[in-house]
Amino acid sequence: MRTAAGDIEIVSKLGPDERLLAFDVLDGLTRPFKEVPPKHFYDAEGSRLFEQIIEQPEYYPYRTERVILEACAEEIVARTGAAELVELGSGVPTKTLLLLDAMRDAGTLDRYVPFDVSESVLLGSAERLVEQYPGLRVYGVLGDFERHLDALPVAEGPRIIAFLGGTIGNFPPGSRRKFLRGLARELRPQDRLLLGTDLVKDPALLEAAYNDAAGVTAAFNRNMLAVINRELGGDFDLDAFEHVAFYDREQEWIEMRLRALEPMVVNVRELDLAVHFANREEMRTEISAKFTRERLQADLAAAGLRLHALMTDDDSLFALSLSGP
Ligand code: AVJ
Repeated sequence: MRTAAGDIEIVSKLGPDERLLAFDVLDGLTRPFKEVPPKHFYDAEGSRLFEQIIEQPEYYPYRTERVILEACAEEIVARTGAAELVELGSGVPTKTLLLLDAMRDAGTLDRYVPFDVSESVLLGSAERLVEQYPGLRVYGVLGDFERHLDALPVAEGPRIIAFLGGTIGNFPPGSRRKFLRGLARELRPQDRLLLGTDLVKDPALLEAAYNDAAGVTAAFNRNMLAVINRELGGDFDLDAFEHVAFYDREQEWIEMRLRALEPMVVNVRELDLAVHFANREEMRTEISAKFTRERLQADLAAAGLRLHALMTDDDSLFALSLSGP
């Protein structure tokens, strides 16, 4: 698909019926340890709940990354001379504006390339941004950045590929390196990867961030079951599962699970599947890896990337890194 309105172009890599959720649910719920990947959290309700998570006092990553960007956007743009900003999992542009402002002020801003699975999010932000930044061209890619990096347009000026929020932490270590290698292939010598990573810290702070007192993260977690019910004809009882989030000190990641409160059989009509849960059986819904400088550098190096700058907040809660080939 291609739409053109002013300086907006959207290309789609998503087929009319991707069946990705169906595959992931069938595969994940028939494993010896049940698991559904975190990308399926984000339907309209899940995205709304995530917007609420980032406002919880315990959830420090989002606002901390913002503080770092506020302090460093100008330097990032000065170091790169970036004319293009590619943003993976762009969502509703908020932090993006800090980078676009700095590019405009430096006189280099030319093109914004948001990459997202939601067409309405892409169109909405494109329309808003071409108005807010006169002369800006927007080239949106509707797709899954794990599979569709080949849809990125050919770079024209120096480019920043931004992957913010710490979402890289959702990949297990092997897939993470594979994904970074794929990103590295998209970078020419003058291009840079701007990567947000949450840092290893006091486990109590980490666990609080994923167990907010208001219960928003718990609702976000359970919403995965509502997605399966709606999209695949499942009959999950959301109240029969409790939210579990803990820090795995060995792996240095947060793990989120849903725990069955009683033995039960759940049917998923469209998959012709009956799933048995034992009492207190858990199903994994997310890992969110936390980084040390050493781990970050090793992962980047394994992808052929060199760390150029590491920017953190005063309490070293979160890091933004700039790296290149
Ligand atoms: C959007 C993947 C960065 O891992 O902290 C927030 C998602 N999950 N609370 C994270 C999330 C539970 C978030 N990321």
